Amino acid sequence: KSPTLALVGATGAVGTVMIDIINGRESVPWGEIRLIASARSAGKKLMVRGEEHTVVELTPEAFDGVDVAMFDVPDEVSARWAPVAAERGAVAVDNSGAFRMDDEVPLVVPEVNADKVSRRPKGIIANPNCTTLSMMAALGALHREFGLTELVVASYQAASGAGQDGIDRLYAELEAVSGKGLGNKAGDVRHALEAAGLPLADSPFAGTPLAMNVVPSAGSYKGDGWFSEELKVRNESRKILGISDLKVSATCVRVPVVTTHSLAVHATFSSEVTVEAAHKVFEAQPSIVLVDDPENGRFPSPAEVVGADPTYVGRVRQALDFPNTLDFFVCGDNLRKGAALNTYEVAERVAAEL
Ligand code: 2RA
Repeated sequence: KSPTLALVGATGAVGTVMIDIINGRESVPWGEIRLIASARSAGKKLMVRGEEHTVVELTPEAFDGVDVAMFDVPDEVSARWAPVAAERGAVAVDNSGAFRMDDEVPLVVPEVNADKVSRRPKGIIANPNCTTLSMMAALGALHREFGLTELVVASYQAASGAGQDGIDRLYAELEAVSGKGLGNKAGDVRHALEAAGLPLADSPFAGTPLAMNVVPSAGSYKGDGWFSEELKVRNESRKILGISDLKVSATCVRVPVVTTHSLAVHATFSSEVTVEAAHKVFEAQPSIVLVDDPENGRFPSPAEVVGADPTYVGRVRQALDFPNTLDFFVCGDNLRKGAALNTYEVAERVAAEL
C-alpha cells in the first residue's frame, strides 16, 4: 500500500507553499494525503492534486495510519505534537526549531547529509531554519571539495520569514509610504506609518519600520548581543555540515523583500580554492543555479529567484586579503527550499525507505 502523508499546519504560509509543491510534482509516492490544522482551520476545503480535501483538526487520532507527517507549525505546537505523531507510528519531519539541536534528531538537507535520514531514534527528523538552509547546498558542495573551516555571513531576510503577519505588515507599510511622499526629505518613514494607523509597537519587526528600511534584528534576543537567528546559523551549520568546531559569525538583517532570503557569504577553506574551481563545483550541483557575470549585470537577486526551487549563487570572488577564502552571494526562496521544499524532499526520502 502506498504510504499516507499528513501535512500539519496545512493552512499556514509554509503549508500553502507545501500544497503548491505537492500539486506541482509530476508524481508522488503517497496514497492518502491528509491535511491537518488547528481547530480554527478544521473544515476548510483545499485542492490537492485535483481532489478536494477537508482539513481535519489536530488530534492524536489524526495521525492514525499516517506514515510520514510533515509539520509546518510554531515551535511549541511541534514540540507537543511531533512526538504524538511518532508514537502513533509516523515519521515526523519537522520544520520548526523545536528539535533541530536534539542529538537524537537528524537535521537534514538532502544535498548535504541525506544519509542521516535513516538514523532517527525519536522518529523525528528536523528541517533547518530557512536562513541556514538557503546557503547549505552551496556550502555543502564547497566543503566536500575544499574543506570549510570558517564562515562569516550577513543575511538579507525577507518579511515572509516572519510568517503571514510579516507579509501583511510589509504590504501595509508599503501602502502607507507609497506615492505620498513622506513629508520630509530624509526618508523618515516612521511618521507615515503612525499617521496611517500602523503603530510601530504592533510591528513583528522589533518595533522598527521595514518599508524603506533594514532591520538588524531577526528572531528573539538571546543576550551578549546575539539574536536567535544568528545563533541558529552557527549551530545548525555546524550540525548539518558535520564540523563541530566550524568558526561561524553571522549578522542577520530583515530587508523589505516579501519572499527570498539572501546571504553574503565569506567562507574560508583548508585547501586552495579558485573562482573557476568553485564555479565547477556549483555547476555540478543540480539544485544550484550559477548566475555570475557581474560585468554584464548578471547576479542573483530575490526578484528573479522568488518562486524557484534551486539556490542561486553569484558574485563569486576570491577574497583579496584572506587566503583560501571566497566571497559570494546566495539567494533562495525561503518558503520553498528554505522550508516547504526541503521538508517535502526529506519526506519523500523517508517514503522511499518504507
Ligand atoms: C526568519 N528564518 O526568516 C526565520 C524563519 N524561520 O524569520
